[in-house]
Amino acid sequence: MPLIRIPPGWELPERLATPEAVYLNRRRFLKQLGAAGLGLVAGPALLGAEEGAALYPAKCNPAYTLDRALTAEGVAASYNNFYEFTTDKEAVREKVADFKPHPWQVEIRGLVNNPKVWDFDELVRKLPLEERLYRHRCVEAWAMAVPWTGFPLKALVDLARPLSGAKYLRLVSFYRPDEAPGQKWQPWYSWPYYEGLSMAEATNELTLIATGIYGHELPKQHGAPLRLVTPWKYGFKSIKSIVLIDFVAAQPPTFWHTANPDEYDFVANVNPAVPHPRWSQATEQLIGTNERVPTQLYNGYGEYVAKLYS
Ligand SMILES: Nc1nc2c(c(=O)[nH]1)N[C@H]1C(S)=C(S)[C@@H](COP(=O)(O)O)O[C@H]1N2
Ligand SMILES: [Mo]
Repeated sequence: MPLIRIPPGWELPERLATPEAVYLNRRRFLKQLGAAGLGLVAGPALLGAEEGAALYPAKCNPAYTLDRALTAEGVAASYNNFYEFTTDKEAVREKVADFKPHPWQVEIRGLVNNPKVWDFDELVRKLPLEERLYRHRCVEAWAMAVPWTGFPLKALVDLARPLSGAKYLRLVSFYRPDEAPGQKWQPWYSWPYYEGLSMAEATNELTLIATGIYGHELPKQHGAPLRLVTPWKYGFKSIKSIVLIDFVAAQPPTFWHTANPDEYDFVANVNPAVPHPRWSQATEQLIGTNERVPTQLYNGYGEYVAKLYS
């Protein structure tokens, strides 16, 4: 069962190749405009302009910067994996039209002292938002580099106050076949999408819950209003549009492992030495360019996470 239909060749249509300078200039422009202008320039806001302006852009954390150019915003927003809508990466941004990520609730439950159904708008104001530049590596052997805005998942774990028996987090996405056509025409998948992390992975400093990208809130195709980001793992771990985080004792099943156990495992760490049955993982295509570069163990984040797997 293919996770991905590989397009013939890696060339992107010319219209996707927005030069990096556009993003940088736009960001500077937004800063100069200040809060009042943000709602106007940042496009259709899910929050009201006033609320959105208070949260984005968040301060960039200089500890997480990159050795490679950022992917242009227009490229990242036009080449997405979000099987709830379509398997056609370039069409996701259109197929999300009926999806309503606002208002949104996310439930924290299981082995915790503080179970709670959070209103997303309340949660996002309670936790410390910051911007981080991260590499993003899909198991299909393509990569991007994007500026996420979000909070460390550890901050949310601390709010939940896990009991000592909580060893894993089970994260679940939404089930809304009327808004997400892919959930209707792909009944062979076990919707909703679900993923999992060990407690050590969930509380690692790299692990983010992203609520924004490129200095504004997440557009729907990137997993609005909140999604996981684990940059040392293949992209399928980074579950979008989360509605439930369940603290559990045992390793939970995951969507892609359930669909195809020979191709997708739980840990899913980026590793150039371990080929996927359909994709060598030795190199990766930088989306929006004609460059192919060597893949790094843990996607280059070994100094943060290698200790978790020794
Ligand atoms: N709910 C959900 N989350 C998901 C997916 C999905 O199909 N559904 N695809 C995953 C895959 S394979 C990748 S590579 C990333 C893509 O994130 P992006 O489109 O924001 O770049 O989302 C991940 N999260
Ligand atoms: Mo992916």
